[in-house]
Amino acid sequence: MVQAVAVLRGTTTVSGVVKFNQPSADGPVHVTGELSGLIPGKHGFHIHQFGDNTNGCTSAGPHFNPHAQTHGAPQDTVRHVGDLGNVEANSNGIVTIDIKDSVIQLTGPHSIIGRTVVVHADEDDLGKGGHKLSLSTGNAGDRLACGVVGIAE
Ligand SMILES: [Cu+2]
Ligand SMILES: [Zn+2]
Repeated sequence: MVQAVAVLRGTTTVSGVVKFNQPSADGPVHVTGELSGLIPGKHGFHIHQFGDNTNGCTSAGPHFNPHAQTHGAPQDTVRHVGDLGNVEANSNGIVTIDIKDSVIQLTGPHSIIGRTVVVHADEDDLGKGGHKLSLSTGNAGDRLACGVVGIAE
């Protein structure tokens, strides 16, 4: 069992904690946690390539994409490894995260340890919006908060 955690912060009021645990090697990773300070509605939620916060969330680079695929939905075969889709904030701006994903891993070549979780200002169109950014970022807009994924106790 590997467990990891990311503490998200940004330049706005958005913050939160995201936890990852993978009960069995090669099995799905369970992503849980809570974010606050968001505008109600859907927000893109991804693992970005770098664990670098030198220049805020920008330094995290593009979506974690070791297979040079195009952007997609979590359930798509063609997706970035880091594509976790959207999270949805309630009327109080709170997101409760409960995602199971079989593509991200906590060990091996798909490991997200040392990379960055980002929550965006806008909805991720899951590659289907027809915007010039749809196939790279889902046109999810600004990076509101981010945090590096580290090994947890
Ligand atoms: Cu992102
Ligand atoms: Zn992506």
